[in-house]
Amino acid sequence: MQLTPDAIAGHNEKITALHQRQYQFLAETLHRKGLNVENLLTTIQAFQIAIPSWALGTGGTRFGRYPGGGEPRNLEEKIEDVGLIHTLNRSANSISLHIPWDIPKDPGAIKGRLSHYGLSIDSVNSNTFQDQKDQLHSYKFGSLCHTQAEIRKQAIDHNIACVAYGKQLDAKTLTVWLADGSNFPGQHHLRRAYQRTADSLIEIYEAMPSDWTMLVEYKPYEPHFYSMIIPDWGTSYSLCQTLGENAHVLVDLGHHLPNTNIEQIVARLMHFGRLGGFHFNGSSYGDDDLTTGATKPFQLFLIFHELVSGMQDAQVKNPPIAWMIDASHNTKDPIEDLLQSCQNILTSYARALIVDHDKLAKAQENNDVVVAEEVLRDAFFTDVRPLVAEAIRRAGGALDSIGVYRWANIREQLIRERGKLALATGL
Ligand SMILES: [Mn+2]
Repeated sequence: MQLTPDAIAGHNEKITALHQRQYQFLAETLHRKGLNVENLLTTIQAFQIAIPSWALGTGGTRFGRYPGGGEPRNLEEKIEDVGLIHTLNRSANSISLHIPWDIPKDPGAIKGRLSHYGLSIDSVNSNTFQDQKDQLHSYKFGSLCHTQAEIRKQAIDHNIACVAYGKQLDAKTLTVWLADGSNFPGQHHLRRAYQRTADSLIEIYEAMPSDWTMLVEYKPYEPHFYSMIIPDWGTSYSLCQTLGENAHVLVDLGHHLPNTNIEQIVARLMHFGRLGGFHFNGSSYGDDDLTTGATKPFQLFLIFHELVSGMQDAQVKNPPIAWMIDASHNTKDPIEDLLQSCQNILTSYARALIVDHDKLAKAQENNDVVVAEEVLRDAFFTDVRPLVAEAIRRAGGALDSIGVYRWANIREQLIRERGKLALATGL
């Protein structure tokens, strides 16, 4: 399934007149505020979000799953779907793999397909949160933290194998999220379980090539509800400090307790130069739940404000951040949902780019609470969607990506090609 540039240009044509009026008005407004609109467009175009292979099918919940039809049945078709998203919005130029769900059978052919769509592999994600059919030891009581050395070894070897698969596809990042934890008081010796985890991670880190990065993700609860081995950014940070300069913390929006001040975590980690990865999702109830920005757009903006402020500050020595959507959908068409998420991410980013930093800094120094807050609100309430649309249009993408997707009947075509009951692998 491919969408031609002509089809996109044809659809853009239908709505260009209205778009141009809205864009001109916004561009003038921003120019009057002293912003360089051409620079803003280029900065927005450079922002690229990785799509994880597991977000292309309906994920479902523990109660059931309602496949929408035409889901990608293998890695090749997952690449095709990400290629389609990138063709539409020019903002999703990479894909994250999950091992063992996405083991490349023919790396050469996979690389050919990736380059056909202008994509690359962003990271490989290890999986010790479920037992595989051919696996010798169970992870029921943990993987890298397990009390038994042979089980820890199996999990360490799996992570090292993930790096080997990634190398075949020119990836340079291993993402580790651990489902290890305990469900009852007394089950874990909390200090020793942490130390075993740190020792296991050291073995994996030492086995990685020197130009690879390890991202260490945290999560306060689920699948365990008494303790998680890496429940918070502080634990991730301490592990990264132990591992070395190529280990960085990964913030997943959904991995926080209600009312956590995520923007402050972002600021803290950037201040320490340790924010390496970012997973976007709705963060309403826990993991992977809603479309990014669906319910709390102001929070997403505040997070982006800290990200942009850190990225633009020459004094902040933080590595480039790997951006990824980490979501799993039950009710929406996964491709439409991903297009919406990308749209909301770019819109929040663009709002953060137009914050008047000088005025904000002055208000902060003078303890002028009201003006400081108003500077942020002014950026947040500016409708920057025409700016994002113009950036995408100039990069060859669609002014209205979901509109084109529906107009071209893409889901129907995918169902015809792959079948109504096609299921994305691994879910
Ligand atoms: Mn995640």
